[in-house]
Amino acid sequence: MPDDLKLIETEFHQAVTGAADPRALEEVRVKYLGRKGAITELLKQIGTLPPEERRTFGARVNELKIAAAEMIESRKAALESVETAAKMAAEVVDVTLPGRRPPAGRKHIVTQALDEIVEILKGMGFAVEYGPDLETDYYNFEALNFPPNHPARDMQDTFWIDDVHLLRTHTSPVQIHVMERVQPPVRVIMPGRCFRNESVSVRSHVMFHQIEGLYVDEGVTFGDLKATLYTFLKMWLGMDVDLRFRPSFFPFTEPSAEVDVSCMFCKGSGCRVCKQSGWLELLGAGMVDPNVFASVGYDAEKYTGYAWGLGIERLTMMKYGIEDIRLFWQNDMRFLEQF
Ligand code: FA5
Repeated sequence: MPDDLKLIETEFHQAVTGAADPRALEEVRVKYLGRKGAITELLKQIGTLPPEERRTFGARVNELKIAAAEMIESRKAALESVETAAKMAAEVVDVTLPGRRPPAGRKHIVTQALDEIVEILKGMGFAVEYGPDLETDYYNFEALNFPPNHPARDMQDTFWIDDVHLLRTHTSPVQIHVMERVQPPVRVIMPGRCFRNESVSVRSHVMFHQIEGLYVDEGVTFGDLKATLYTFLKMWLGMDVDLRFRPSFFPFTEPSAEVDVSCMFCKGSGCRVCKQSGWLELLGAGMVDPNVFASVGYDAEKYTGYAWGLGIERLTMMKYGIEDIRLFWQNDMRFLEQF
């Protein structure tokens, strides 16, 4: 029995000094001092020994038990202080490090483009007006000289809310809101969102932005329209940009034109963005139709006016060489962070 005791004592010492962390130490404690631990078993044997051995053996086992418990406690304290020191070392604050800048939001590229274009046009004497995204048939179509059931309504596939309300397909209805309120001369731009129920492609989306322009006064000509468009597009896109006016049709302008910009992406040689044509359709424009003046009570004998509606995404694609309009609304940070 004393040999057992010696052996257990030696093993216990090795186990305690070998325990590398508080968990391993706890395992050692259970192994020797737990309910079925080796030292506990020795204690249980005391009662089974003959009386002459019981006293000395009992005393030695008790000493071992007390010493073992003390050893465990002091080893535990040592291990914990090492752990705390390691934790503290890991948590050291280096006050000389530069501060970490929290990620800052920024304006979406379309908002940036709109802001810049609005600033240029304001500098050219235009005031800014806004209209609602949710429109009525009257403002989006009828007052703009689209007669009911006229095939021209099919030019713009519409998201109808009910028989009367719709998501505006263009910013032209804001022209009507403004002209109902203000007498000529009127020189306004009207930026905003537009919605069309058409298939999404490289160049077209169901939601996009336009900036509408309207200038009504005595003696306004198509030449004024051209000069204004050339001036502001060259200011925003760069001097080497070329514009192409093609005769077109809009119910609310006569004559009407569609205006293309030379493709800055392929320099006119043809690519995916410009459908291999070297040109990208940017805007519709024309001289305000007398029927529109009639619907807002302007004197068509006295006043003439021009109007345009320009696609902001298309214009931005040209400026930055963005190949696909869908990129604007996919919320991919790798794209958005470039601007
Ligand atoms: C119109 O929306 C007319 N309201 C423009 C206008 C205003 C004409 C004033 C005369 C006087 P259009 O449907 O062509 O016209 O659209 C004008 C521009 O909006 C297009 O040239 C294009 O740049 C942009 N656009 C039109 N549809 C989409 C679309 N689905 N996705 C992206 N851009 C579009």
